[in-house]
Amino acid sequence: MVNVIGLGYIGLPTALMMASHGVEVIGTDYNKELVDTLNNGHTTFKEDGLDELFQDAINAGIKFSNEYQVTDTYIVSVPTPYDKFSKKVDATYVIEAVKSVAKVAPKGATVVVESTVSPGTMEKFVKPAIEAAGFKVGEDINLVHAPERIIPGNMVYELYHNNRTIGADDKVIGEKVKKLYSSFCQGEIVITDIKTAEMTKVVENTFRAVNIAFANELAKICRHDDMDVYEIIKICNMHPRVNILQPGPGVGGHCISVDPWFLVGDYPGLAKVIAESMRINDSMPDFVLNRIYEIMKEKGLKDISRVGLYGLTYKENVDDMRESPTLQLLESQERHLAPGLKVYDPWVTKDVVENQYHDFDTFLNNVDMVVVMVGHSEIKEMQGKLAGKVVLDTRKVINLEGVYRL
Ligand code: SAJ
Repeated sequence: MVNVIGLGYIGLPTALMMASHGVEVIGTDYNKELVDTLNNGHTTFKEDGLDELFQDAINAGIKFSNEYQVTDTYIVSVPTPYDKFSKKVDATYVIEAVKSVAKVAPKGATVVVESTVSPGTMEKFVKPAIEAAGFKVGEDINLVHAPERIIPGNMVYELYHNNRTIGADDKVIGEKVKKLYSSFCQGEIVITDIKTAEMTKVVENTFRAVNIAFANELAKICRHDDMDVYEIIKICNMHPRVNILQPGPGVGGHCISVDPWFLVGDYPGLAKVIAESMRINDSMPDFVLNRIYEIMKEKGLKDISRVGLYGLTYKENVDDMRESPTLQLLESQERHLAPGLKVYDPWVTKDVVENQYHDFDTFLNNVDMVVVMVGHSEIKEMQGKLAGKVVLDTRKVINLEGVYRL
């Protein structure tokens, strides 16, 4: 039986996937409300195909509990928050979860950590947490790091199809865990050592962060000299060996905007391109705010409270707001002592910020200028409604005459 610890964005779909493919699974989370919601037959976030997967897993007998189970395999997928100021990852949840596992785990058990951790965390923190419980790692308890790679918005598909990495210092254990993931994963599963697995995960997200930063820097250069960055990127990408990403209002999510800082924190004298890339991405919400003021001036608009931000999530068609550029922009706007921007997001039903609307038409009636921060399908389909408004489109999803861009 597999005990999945942490039933969030990664743990829940992974537990459901294994359960619906014949693995006996119990999901554990210390959040009572979350476990109750699951036990009452509801999922806890929106994601394509998740509800169907949930039903399959329930039919296959998955169970949810607040208790850690006595079993031979644990998968730890708890969050690894990071400190905004020190830029260091906080592995406390992982370590606490592992300590709780060590209290109940029998000798011979395997503990798989899926949570993203900064390279070296398994050796420096996870291993000692298990050894403090009297076990010898590699003899009594086996440690594995199997970082996930799925993308919010397409999680279920990617769980099936992505290649995976299993980091195990013992090849036999690596093969055993590979077999477990093969129950559902159709991609290639590579076995390597723990430290390499930790590093690959962070490097993958850093690759993307640096490449997004390049696109963002191009957007700034092109704005400075009135060139069309999108046209330039489109033409450059016709070169067989060039593939530039898209500029945007900033980088959010829990991965690309976070993981590269692990490398900067650990190798401050070496990770120079990475550090500068992160600063460029972090500067984009302010760049958008400046664009708003520029365009208001050009159009003779005086009242910032008649400007509306469309989109609160960190990217299109998800309900996840972690590190979202819109939230960063709102924070920055408060620092400039110019509050009042209106906000609307069809994917966010709860009240999370001031001046937030829950109805698109009411939102539109209260603004003269709309800033498209997220390219949800809704705005692509309903862009006709923006006619007559001043529009700043930071995602290049609006095709109306006179639209402003980054
Ligand atoms: N973005 C741009 N321009 C682009 C692409 C993205 O501005 O051309 C922005 C997005 O709007 C968003 C942010 O970057 O704010 C990140 O979005 P994303 O869709 O690129 O990635 P995430 O954070 O949702 O998921 C990433 C994925 N990693 C890579 O593609 C290398 C995913 O595979 C990982 O599983 C995930 O991080 C993770 O958990 O590490």
